[in-house]
Amino acid sequence: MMKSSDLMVKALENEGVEYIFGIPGEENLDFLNSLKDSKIQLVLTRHEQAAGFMAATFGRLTGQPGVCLSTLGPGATNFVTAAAYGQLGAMPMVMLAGQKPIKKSKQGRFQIVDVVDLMRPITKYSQQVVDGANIPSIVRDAFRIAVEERPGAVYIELPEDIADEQTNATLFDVVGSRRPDADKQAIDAAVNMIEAADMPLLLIGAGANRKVTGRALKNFIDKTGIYFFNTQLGKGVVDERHERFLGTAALSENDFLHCAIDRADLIINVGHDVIEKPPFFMEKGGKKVIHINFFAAHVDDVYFPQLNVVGDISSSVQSLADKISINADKDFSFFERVKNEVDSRLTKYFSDDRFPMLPQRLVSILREQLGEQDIVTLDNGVYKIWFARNYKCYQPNTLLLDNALATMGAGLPSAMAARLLHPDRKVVSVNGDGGFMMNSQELETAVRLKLDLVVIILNDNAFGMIKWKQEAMGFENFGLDYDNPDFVKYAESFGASGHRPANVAEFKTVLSESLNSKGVHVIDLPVDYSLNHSILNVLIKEAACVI
Ligand SMILES: Cc1ncc(C[n+]2csc(CCOP(=O)(O)OP(=O)(O)O)c2C)c(N)n1
Ligand SMILES: [Mg+2]
Repeated sequence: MMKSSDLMVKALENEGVEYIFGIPGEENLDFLNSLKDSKIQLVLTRHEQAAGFMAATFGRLTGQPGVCLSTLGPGATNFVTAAAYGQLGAMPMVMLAGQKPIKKSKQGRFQIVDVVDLMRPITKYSQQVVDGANIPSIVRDAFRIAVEERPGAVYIELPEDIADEQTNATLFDVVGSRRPDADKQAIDAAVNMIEAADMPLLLIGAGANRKVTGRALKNFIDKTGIYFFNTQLGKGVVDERHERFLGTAALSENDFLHCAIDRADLIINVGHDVIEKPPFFMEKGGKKVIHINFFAAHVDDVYFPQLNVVGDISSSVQSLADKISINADKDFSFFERVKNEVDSRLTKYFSDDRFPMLPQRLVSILREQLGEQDIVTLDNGVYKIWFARNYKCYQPNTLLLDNALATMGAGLPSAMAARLLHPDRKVVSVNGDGGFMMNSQELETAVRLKLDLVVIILNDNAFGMIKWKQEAMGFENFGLDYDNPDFVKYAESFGASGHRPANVAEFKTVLSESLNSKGVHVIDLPVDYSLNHSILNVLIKEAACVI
C-alpha cells in the first residue's frame, strides 16, 4: 500500500519529469510532502501564470510535457492563460492542481471553482482523480495526450482527501508509438502537382518545428532548388542564411516577400496550421496549396488546400525529395530577384544609430552578438513583427515567439525556462514595457535560481502595438499611454543588475558585458517606433511589387 500523493509523484517520475513549476497551496500539502524526497525539482514561481508559461516552454523545447502545480480555485484559475498558450501553441504541458476534499468537507463552497470544466475548452484532457487507484492510468493518459499531435495542455486535479488515501495501484510502463507515414498515393499526387507547377514555393510552418524535420526539408530544397519562406513559428527549421530563403511571413499580405508569394502558382505548405496568423490568403481560382502535416487542413475562407498529405512530416518531405525531379530549365530567377530586394529592404536600418533606438537596429545588434544556438525569447508587442521579419534564425527554436495565443507576459518566463534547460546557451528576453510588467515579479525567481539572463525592456511608455494599429485605422491617439517605474532601480531591488544606456554604442557595450557576466541583467532601452507606421502600414504596400 502507498499513499496516493506518493503514487502521484512516482507516476510523474515514471514519465521522466525533471521539474515542476508552480505555487503550492494547502490542498497540495500531501503532494508537496511526497515531492520532498523525489529527484524532481520544484521551481517556485511568484505567479501561477509564469509557472504555466515556463512549463509550456519546457514542453515546446523538449517535446516532453512541462509540468506545473497550483492550488485549487484562485491558483488554478491563474493557469488559464498559460493553458491557452500551450494549447494554441501546441506546447505539451501538464497542469496539476489541488482541490478541497470531495468526499466530506466542512468548508461549504469556499474557494471551490469547477476547474475541470473551466479547463475543458482550452485543454486536450481535463480530469479529476476520484480514487488513488486511477492515478497510474490518468497520468499515463495525460502525458500521452499532451504530446500526441497536435500537442497541447492537459489538466489533472488531485483532491486533498484522495491525495491522503492509501492505494495498492501500480504504474504502467511508458510505451511510445511511431507516427504513421503518409499514404503513397498522397505522396505521388503531391509529386505530380509540384512537377507540374511553374512557380512552386515551399512554406515551413509551426508543425515542421516540433519534430526533427530540418534535414529532410534542406534535402528537398537543395535537390529541387525551390525557394522557401516560413511562418513565425517555423523560423529556424532550415537555416535562414540559405540562399533560397525568401523571408518570414509575419504579415498576411503586402509585405515585400508577398511579391513572391503572389506570383507562385503552388505553395507546398509544410506544417502550417491555421492557429498562426495566415502567412498568405488563398483565393478561389488562385494558387494551389498542398497541405503537408500530421493532420488534415482546417479549412476556412483563406485556407482551403487542394491536397492533404497526412502523416509524419519528416517522412513525407523525405519521400517527396526522393521522388521528385524538377526540370532543370524551370526558371526561378524571379524569386531570386525578390530575395535580393527583400534582403536589402530588411537590412536598411541595420546600422542606423539614432537613439532612442529603432527595433531594426536592436535586431541587428542581437544577431551580431549572439551565437548560432543562443536563444531570444519575445513577449508580445510591435517589436515582434520586426524580429519575425528581420532576425535571421540559424537553428530551430532560437527565436521563441508566440504567434498562436500571442499573449503578453510570457517573454520573461519563457526565457527562464529556456535558460534552465540550456545553461550552455546565452538567453535574451526582449519585452515591451507593457508585457514585461505583466510578469516582472519573476525577476525574483530568476535571481533566486541564479539564472544568467539578459532582459531587454523596450521603453515607449505605451502599449505600442495597439498604438500602431490605432494609427493604421486612422484613429486619434487615445487611451494607450502610461508611466513606467524606474526599471534600473526596480531591477536592483530584486538583486538583478539594471542598465540604462544613453546611445547605441553604450547599448552594445552593456549588452556584450551583460551577456558575458553572471546574473540577471535588465536593460531599459528607449525605443523609437516612429517608423512602424510609415514602413509597416504605408511603404510596404506601395513598394511591395516593384520587381
Ligand atoms: C495578455 C494580453 N493582453 C492584451 C493584449 C493585446 N496587446 C497586444 S500587444 C499589446 C501592447 C504591448 O505593449 P508593450 O508590451 O509595451 O509592447 P510595445 O508594442 O509597446 O513594444 C497589447 C495590449 C495581449 N496580446 N495579451
Ligand atoms: Mg510599450
